[in-house]
Amino acid sequence: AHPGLKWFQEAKFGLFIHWGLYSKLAGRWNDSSYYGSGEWIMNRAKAPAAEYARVAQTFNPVGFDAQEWAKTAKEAGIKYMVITAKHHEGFSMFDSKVTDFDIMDASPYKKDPMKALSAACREQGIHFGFYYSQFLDWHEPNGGGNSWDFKNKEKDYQEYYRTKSIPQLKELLTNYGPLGLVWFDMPGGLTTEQTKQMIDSLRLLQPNCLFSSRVGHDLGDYRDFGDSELPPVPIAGAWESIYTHNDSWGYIQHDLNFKSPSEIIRLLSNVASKGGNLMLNVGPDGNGKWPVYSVVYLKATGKWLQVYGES
Ligand code: JFZ
Repeated sequence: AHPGLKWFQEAKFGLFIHWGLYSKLAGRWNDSSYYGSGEWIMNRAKAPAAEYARVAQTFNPVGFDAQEWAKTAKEAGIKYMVITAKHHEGFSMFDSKVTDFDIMDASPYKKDPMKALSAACREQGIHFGFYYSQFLDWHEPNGGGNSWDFKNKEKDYQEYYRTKSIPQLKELLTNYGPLGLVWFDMPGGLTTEQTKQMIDSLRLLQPNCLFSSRVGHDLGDYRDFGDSELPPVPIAGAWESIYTHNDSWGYIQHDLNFKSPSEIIRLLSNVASKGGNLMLNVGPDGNGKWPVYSVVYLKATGKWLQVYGES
């Protein structure tokens, strides 16, 4: 068995964080407003890549406090945290030498928030991991998904994996200490053999790091259920259900439909009773602050867990 599965199967409660340029857009592009999947706004608005990229110029999350995030998660009873290093929009929320479309080079922030967050989580005893969109990248001509700027039939997906995806995954597995897991998303553009090769080269860097099922071709280390999907009966083996706190993964200013502490606790108990982990998502805003409801409701969940939880 994979050495990482032990902590994972004991964890029960994880925190997913979607944070990127879309967090600053907050569900609005030009004169239109969107509800649900705020992190898909570039696609839904068919925003030209060059225009969308300019959002980075004013992305300056000075309210971000890694210690505060990790402490709030700890207080909530969270055992692992997974944050978007790069979502489909293509913007790297970490210091990457592979591209200039990253928080160090393209935004005024000039710091690597993932350095601080990985350290703060480790300090709190929280396993830390990265979400990484390995195929969809709407910023890159050869990345998957953007057909409104770049024609699909002219794309060289191999080139994209070779020059961005794989080198960035190597950066993430090299520069942030031991990772609990990498949460891949939406596979595409690779054969089984090519996926195996990619995984093998990444495993060499961190043999203890788990890879999620969406790496593709059934090569992941544990099973992920679809968004907001919960199995009706107990399931053997390592698995996770993912839910978001309101109705979107990425921050949307006009979405206040947050699950109450009792709803979160019921969900958590339901998933745990069937042998899985609940990974609940929070969407911080463009300033780096969590929605107040997320802070308050997660802390209340933690209070309940302290009294009625197992550990
Ligand atoms: C993906 C992303 O596109 C989305 O923005 C978010 O990050 C989410 C956590 O993951 O969306 C998916 C991917 C797979 C399924 C559903 C939504 N699925 O398998 O059911």
